[in-house]
Amino acid sequence: MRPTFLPFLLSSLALTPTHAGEGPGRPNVVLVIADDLAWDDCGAFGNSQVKTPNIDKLARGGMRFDRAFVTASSCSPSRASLITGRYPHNTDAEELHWPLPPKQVTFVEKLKATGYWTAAAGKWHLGNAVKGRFDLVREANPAGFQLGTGKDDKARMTAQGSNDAQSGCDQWVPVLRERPRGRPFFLWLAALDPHRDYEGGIIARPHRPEDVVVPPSLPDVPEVRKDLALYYDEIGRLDQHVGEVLAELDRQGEAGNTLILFLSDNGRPFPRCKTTLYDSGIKTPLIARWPGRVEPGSRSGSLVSTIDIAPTILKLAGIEPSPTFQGKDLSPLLNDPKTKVRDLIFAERNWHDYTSHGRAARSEGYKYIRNDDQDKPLTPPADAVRSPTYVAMRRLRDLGKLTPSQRSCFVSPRPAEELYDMGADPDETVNLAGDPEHAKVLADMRRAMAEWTRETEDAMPEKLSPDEFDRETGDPLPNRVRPRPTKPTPTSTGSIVASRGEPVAQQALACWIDAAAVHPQATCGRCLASPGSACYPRNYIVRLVREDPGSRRRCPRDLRTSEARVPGSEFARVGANQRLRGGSSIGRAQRSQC
Ligand SMILES: [Ca+2]
Repeated sequence: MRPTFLPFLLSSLALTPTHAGEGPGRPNVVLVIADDLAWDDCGAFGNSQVKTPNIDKLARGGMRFDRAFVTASSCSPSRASLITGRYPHNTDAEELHWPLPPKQVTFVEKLKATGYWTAAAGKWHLGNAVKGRFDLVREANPAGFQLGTGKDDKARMTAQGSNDAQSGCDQWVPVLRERPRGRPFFLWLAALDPHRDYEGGIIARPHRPEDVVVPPSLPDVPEVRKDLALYYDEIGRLDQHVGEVLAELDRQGEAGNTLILFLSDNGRPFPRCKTTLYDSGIKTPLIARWPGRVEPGSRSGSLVSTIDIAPTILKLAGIEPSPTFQGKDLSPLLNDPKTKVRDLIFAERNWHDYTSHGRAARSEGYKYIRNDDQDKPLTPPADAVRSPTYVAMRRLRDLGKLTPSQRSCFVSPRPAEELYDMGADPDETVNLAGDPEHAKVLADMRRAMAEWTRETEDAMPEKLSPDEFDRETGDPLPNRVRPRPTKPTPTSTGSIVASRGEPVAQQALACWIDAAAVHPQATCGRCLASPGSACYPRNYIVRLVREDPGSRRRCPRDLRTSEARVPGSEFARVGANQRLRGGSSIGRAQRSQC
């Protein structure tokens, strides 16, 4: 076994001594968040064509994580999850632009309460309710990522101001210089790069279209190459600002006592990447540098999630994690990159410009995806729909010149389930969900997904949020209003999901019932069909919608038991070994008073 670096680390990660005069002996933490940077579009992660000397230097000086994942390939939901240490659907900000509600606990206020100076600079995108958790928030102009509402809103897509201001990074170093001395600090440095829109001439030595690496999910045509080259240029601009932060930490003599974490909020803003549950959407280029604490040039293949960042930072700062956190402490990994902290990561796909709902579980070897919106194509974000790449792909689609992977953003219906062998098929092109040889893997993943669904009380929304843009042109639809309202208050008190063929008790799920008998408004969780329709109850996910809007409270009973309340003060119970069977009655429900 490879010797670990600095064996004393584990016992000394928290409350380590630091140089004199700089606070109570806790590390500074600088979290750098790229916007829409694919995990493999920087030199440190294998793309030698993108000029990222500073990100590469950061990786050489620390640990590179080869299996790090965001919880949603979508800007604000990913950030809301990161700052709360919770899965998107547990933040009440799981859809794009839904602001983070004030009830949510963030790791930042925990740092602040114990003496850290905390500041955010650049892209914010979390709403107003949690800004006060930082001592200082210096927000970049959001015009660069908020599409307007009118049909002629394209001009508003590009951030205003100088080249540096358009990067979202121009206040990073000024904020670092303004920090009060003598206190540990935490900085949330969020770029607008390399988010769309793109324009030429933003860096001194632009990338050439002939040099870019075209992912297999995109056609190798001049329009796509030019689009990718401009995306690379924004990565290059981001890299320059990362270099300036590294230099400023050196100038201030703080580099040695500062943990720098670098990551992206989601994948590249191209079809079959951002907003998808493929690795091209959810994998992130996580780097951790902490001189003297993390072995330079080390690599970890352990699965990690960005919801693990919150508990990890607090652990390193000697602070008890919040009970609201759902992630795991990664600090042992910083000592030994082979440490295994989790068997699976989970990710979500919720509304992002278009109707969307899906979930994924990924082990080291396999990816399982459940699609709840099969009737919709996997349309990329609206700004990507407007891109030269998508326009070229529409043309090639009409000519029949796209590969199946490239066509996937146009095709519906899509499969209910997907399963990929990530070792043999890292681009996720061969769906093994129907392959008998992988039946056990599929069953294991379904079971893990059901368990996670139960533990995190995940459920289908009563109604999926509608498209706000045309799927062909990216033009706004009349129902689009800004600012986006907060998450609507549910008119029911919850919902219940169960998987076909699984013993209810084994899943420890709430009851399932003869829904048609007990509650005529029960709907299928996949297609929202009503009982008696062609769909019901053959689908493997079924949802019980409660319809007591006057009583927006939870049933006092634990939903994890075999009981759940339904309208009319009734609840139903299912026997421990009853199974949900396709095409038949769900089971005999016993009615009682709740
Ligand atoms: Ca983003």
